[in-house]
Amino acid sequence: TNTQDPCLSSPSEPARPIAAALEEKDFSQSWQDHLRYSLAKDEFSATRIDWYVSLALAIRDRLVNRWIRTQQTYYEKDAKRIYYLSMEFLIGRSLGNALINLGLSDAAQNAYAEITKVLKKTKHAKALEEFGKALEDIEEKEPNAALGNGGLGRLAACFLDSMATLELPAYGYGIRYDFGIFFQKIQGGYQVETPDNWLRYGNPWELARPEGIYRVQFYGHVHQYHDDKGILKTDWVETEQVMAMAYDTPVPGYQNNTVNNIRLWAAKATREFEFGYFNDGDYEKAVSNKVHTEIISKVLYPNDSMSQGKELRLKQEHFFVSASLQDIVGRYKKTHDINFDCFPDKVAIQLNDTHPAIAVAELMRILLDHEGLSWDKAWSITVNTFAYTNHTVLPEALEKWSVDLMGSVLPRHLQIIYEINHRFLQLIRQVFPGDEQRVMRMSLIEEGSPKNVRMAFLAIVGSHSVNGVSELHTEIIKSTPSLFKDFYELWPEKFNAKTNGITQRRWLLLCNPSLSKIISDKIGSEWVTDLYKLRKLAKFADDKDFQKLWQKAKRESKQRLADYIAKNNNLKVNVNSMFDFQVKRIHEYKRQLLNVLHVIWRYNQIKTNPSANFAPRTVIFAGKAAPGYFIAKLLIKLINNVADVINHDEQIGDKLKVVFLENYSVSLAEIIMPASDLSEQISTAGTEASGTGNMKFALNGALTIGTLDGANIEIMEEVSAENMFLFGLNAEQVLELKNSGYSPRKYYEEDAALKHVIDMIQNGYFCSPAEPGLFQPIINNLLGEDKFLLLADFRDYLRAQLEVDETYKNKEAWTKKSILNVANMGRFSSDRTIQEYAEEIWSAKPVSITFNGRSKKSK
Ligand code: GPQ
Repeated sequence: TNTQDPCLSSPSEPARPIAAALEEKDFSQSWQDHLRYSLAKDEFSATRIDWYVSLALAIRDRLVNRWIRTQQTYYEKDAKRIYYLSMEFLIGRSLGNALINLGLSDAAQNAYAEITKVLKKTKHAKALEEFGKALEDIEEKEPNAALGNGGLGRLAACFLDSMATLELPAYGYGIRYDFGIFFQKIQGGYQVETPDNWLRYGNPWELARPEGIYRVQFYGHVHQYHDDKGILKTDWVETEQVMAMAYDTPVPGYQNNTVNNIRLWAAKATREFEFGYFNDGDYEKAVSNKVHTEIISKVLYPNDSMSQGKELRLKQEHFFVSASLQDIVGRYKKTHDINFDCFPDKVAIQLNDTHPAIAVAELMRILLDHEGLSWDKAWSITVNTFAYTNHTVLPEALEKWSVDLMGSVLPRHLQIIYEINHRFLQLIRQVFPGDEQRVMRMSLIEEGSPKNVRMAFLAIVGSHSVNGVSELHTEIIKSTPSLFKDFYELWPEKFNAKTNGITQRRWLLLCNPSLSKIISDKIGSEWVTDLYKLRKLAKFADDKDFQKLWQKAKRESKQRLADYIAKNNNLKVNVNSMFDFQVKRIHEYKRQLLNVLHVIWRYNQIKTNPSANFAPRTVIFAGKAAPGYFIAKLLIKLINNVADVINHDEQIGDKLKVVFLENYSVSLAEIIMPASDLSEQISTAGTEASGTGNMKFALNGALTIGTLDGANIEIMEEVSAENMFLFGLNAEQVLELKNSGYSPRKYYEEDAALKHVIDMIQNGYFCSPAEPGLFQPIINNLLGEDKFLLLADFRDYLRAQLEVDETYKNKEAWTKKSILNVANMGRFSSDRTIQEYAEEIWSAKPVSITFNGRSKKSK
């Protein structure tokens, strides 16, 4: 029998020579050389940004040979590649992460000390000042790569880290936005958005690939004809064209020689277009056309979990999908030429939500119109290649494009979608004869005016796997009629749960060095690549000496944040108070307002009973609201006004402080997580698909107050309910209450303390006299529909908050729970998540990279 894998091609060329490693060699010299030769600066004219850029370039040099070697190896081994298609990558800073992964942290510290010495000798005060007092001063000059809104984008970044660390042949594909998520300022209590010009000083991590350029088409029309052999041909003609230019950024694995690639596309005008107008002598039109086309990659849409249906957004989606698929197909053909039989054995494409779902139609178009495959063959390749992740149950997030818009922007794709739908509905009629209601419900085309293309349905039909991001979320999408129940009944085997995770390299090792150190001193450092190893901490949960060290580490981090708050909010907070955080996008379903109601209640309690034995608290909020999300922005104003009243009330003192930290970002999260005592995860049960901030907090020793929602449930399974503060209705009870007719007024009228809190907001207690009715829209929501059941959960939330106080007052009990939380966080490493994707969805295997004769860095 022939056991040979027909898809295993032998290398067409001999293995390529490997360059020598630079690693620690001459690190300090290399840094100084880059300052001089890459930036043309001497130490007297160098700004701190110059020192940052030159340091980044020195580090990048040390990634380059591994990066090249990694790509060579994947090619030589003809490895199955994983492609993660995402509109968002919320990477944050790269420098510290690269140092850790390369094992160069000490080398960088030494170089910093050495250069400080050199500068001191010059006796040039300005030069010394620009260099700063510590390496961190330079690291802080790195702008955040903030090409994402929140959880979905950050998940993509954690996944890239885990894929590289697990030695998987993976690529991230996305858009190189000129402007990432807006910068949030708080002015007069209001959110004000300013542009995030993150590329202003250049980006030392990326490499432009002007040769890696593809043509992407829009508009035009479809021309079908029979060629001389009588074969039906389809051309998409008279299109507008935009070039996609590649920018590559290295993604290093943790001390393992793997350096994967993230490829982001920038829009460039085609030369033909410009020449065309130039030839007509219309110089102005040539220039304005260039501006017009390059707008596609200009800015990230700042809506989280909300589709606006804008034409430019559809163009962004198609733009990066088309360029990525051309690149992917081209890479496949380098090894397999025009034989596409092995495509799904060599290519796995994960769709990060429906934002790249047009890829289903685009791959079909390439296989049919360019590669000449039959429909059936093209379709089987497509379905076996794609997998789709759903990230929300919110109806407003489910993308729909009007048939008119899609027919105009992507006429050939609309045609293909109609054909997919035609064949799909035939299948439905076969499996469920006579059930025309079902046919209507499941159609990729929603009837109505306007008619819409349902992108989630396209993604499901075009994929072999559909996954939710936690156990609960997956159950909900499978069982909810307005979501994917019908599809689950048709294809139960397609559906699977992949609970989210976070990378412990960034969210513990890098951001919390003091806690990392006491953990590694106690149980060794294997947890860095195997988070389950943290279990070994459990037996020290009661150990008094260990508890002391644990408390000390927490205190240091809280002091750091207190300094940050003093500087940025001009407010002194007590580091002995409990630091209570709710940091995430501002969204009604996440219920920051419930938190505010509790804060006002607590304020009232302290006022009426100053000797009440509450544990002192600092309640901290951070997060951005979408610029067009009126109620979310008003909520930010309410938080700031409440903070203003409470923080200036002398009767309150240290017992309660409220802080809104502006411009929540990855780098701010890296300061927040280590400083946390309490983590607020209080969404209405059944609305938060997973959450990942919940994991970051618990991994840094915070205790969670939360609902039975998303991954909170799985955190509870691991750390056990007694080490958390759970409250509120569960998802089932939420459904029941809604179905039985929910009346928020009843709670308001029957609960005097709640009524008082709401009345204070309504009566202008937190407003300037000039605008007493400012928060009326919030009150109207609460007493009207209260869609997210804040009032139903209020009392139980207070009950849980009082338990928090009682526990916090017992330092040993609190610290024990904190240690046990960390000890049981193993499941929430994105390494575990990615392992599951690799085995159960992608069938992808790790490929070790040999570099300098070693396959893993020996320490
Ligand atoms: N999520 Cl659909 C986003 O951050 N943005 C989005 O547009 C959508 C989902 C989040 C979701 O709300 C969280 O519960 C998840 O933990 C996160 O995606 C990652 O799956």
